[in-house]
Amino acid sequence: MKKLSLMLAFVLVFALVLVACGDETETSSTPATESSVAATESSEAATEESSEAATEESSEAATEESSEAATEESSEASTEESTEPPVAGTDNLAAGKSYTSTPLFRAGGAEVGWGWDENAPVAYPDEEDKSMTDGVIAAADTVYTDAIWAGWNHNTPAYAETGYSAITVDLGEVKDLAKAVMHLGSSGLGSGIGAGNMVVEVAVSTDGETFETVGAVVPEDDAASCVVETVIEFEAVASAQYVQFRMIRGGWMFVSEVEVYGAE
Ligand SMILES: [Ca+2]
Repeated sequence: MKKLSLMLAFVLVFALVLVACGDETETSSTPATESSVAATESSEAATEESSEAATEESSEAATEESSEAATEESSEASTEESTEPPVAGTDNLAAGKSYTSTPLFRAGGAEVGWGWDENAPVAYPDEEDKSMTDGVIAAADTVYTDAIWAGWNHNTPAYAETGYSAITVDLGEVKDLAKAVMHLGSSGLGSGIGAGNMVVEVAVSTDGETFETVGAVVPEDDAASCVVETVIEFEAVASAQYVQFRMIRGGWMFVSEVEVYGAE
């Protein structure tokens, strides 16, 4: 009996030890898992942090780069702004070149009030459609009925559509350009002709379709003369094949020649 009691006691103690060991395993395994999760979390956090830091750094770097680029650009822009207009050569690149223009004024004549009439003859025609680049320039004592002039007027459907009359010269190939010149009739011609209240704009194009304005001037009309030479210096060298002279004025605009000069 005493032996049995001892055996039972031994079995009980052994069972208690087993339970205790099981608890210990559980309790020791839980923190290990937790610490593993924590380690994973801290690893994730570290990754996130370093990723954020990297993003911030790269973002800062990008900001710095774009800031530097912007500074360079504005520096270049201010350099350009302070630069004098490009120096023009002396050869007239438009000489003898072909050109197109918006319609010359067609008027019904005095009997119908000189209003636009698309079926009427051209009032002041462009002889053979080549007098704008033939090298013949009107003199100061010319008269408006001289064939040397071609006459445009704002009172046409084309002008109403675009806000200007235009002569577009085709130079035949793309060239670096610096300056354009327009020989206009001034108010000395009489009959409302002149360069007063006028703006001449020059736009250029490489394809004849898309034009960019490169210069504009207000001509100095001279009532004591019949002509005014209007020089349009480009703000920067313009690479183009087509040069368009836009005439903006309410009334008659007489022209005897247009010229284009390359950049030296
Ligand atoms: Ca001419």
